[in-house]
Amino acid sequence: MIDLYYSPTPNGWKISIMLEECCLPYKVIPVNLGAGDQFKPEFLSISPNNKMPAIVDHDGPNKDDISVFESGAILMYLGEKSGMFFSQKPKERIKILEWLFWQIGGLGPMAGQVSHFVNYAPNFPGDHSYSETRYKNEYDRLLGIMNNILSKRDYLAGDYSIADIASFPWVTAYKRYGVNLDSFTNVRKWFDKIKIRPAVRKGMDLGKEARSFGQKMTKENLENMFGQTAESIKELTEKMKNNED
Ligand SMILES: N[C@@H](CCC(=O)N[C@@H](CS)C(=O)NCC(=O)O)C(=O)O
Repeated sequence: MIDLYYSPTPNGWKISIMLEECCLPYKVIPVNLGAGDQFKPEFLSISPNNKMPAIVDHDGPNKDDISVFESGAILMYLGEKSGMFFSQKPKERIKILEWLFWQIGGLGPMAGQVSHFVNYAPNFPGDHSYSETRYKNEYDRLLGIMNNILSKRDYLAGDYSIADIASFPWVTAYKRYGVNLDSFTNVRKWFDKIKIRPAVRKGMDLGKEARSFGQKMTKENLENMFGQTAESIKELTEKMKNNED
């Protein structure tokens, strides 16, 4: 059994989709980010970067427990474990890794910043238009890159793989981010094919009642998530530790 530390966001969906695709049994452990669950000692021992998703596989190598944080590493781990969506053939594998890392280093962080400026920055005073445009342009550029590669093949690395599973969640919010997906014809085709996969629907629906898009957040929630510095996370970690004692 796999414990999935999860909150219903694009980074969380990557893993709920993958677990559903591979039919691996899992138990969800909700991580309430606004409330600061990511600073609880038990969570930090699994995910020292205070971010979800993370997993603990109680049936890991040699039947031992193993924990994994960072969505890309988790997808690789689950791909290895299941033998699915992560080819063993060196040439195919490197293509999958190229596009997986492209998502982890590019599409995810840039779309994440677009999400920040669309969903959360309006809670903070000031003019955020330069930053919002900067990240929206970069998101647009990355969708253009995807569109080019998808003119040559059906999926990012050839066959449907962990690279597509990582990227799909960050395309789903295109409307909220002001993108006309129909102007990226090949991405639109790719998106429409993936969104009807039963495992993708199940993975994306997991915990959907807890989604808030920045609404319903208190000042403390916002501070916990977006006021983080090296010093503040020390304090939050201490506070969570004391709450548990
Ligand atoms: N690079 C990480 C990013 C994960 C991430 O940004 N998670 C966010 C939610 S989408 C989070 O847990 N934020 C909590 C925090 O920053 O305190 C991954 O791919 O796993």
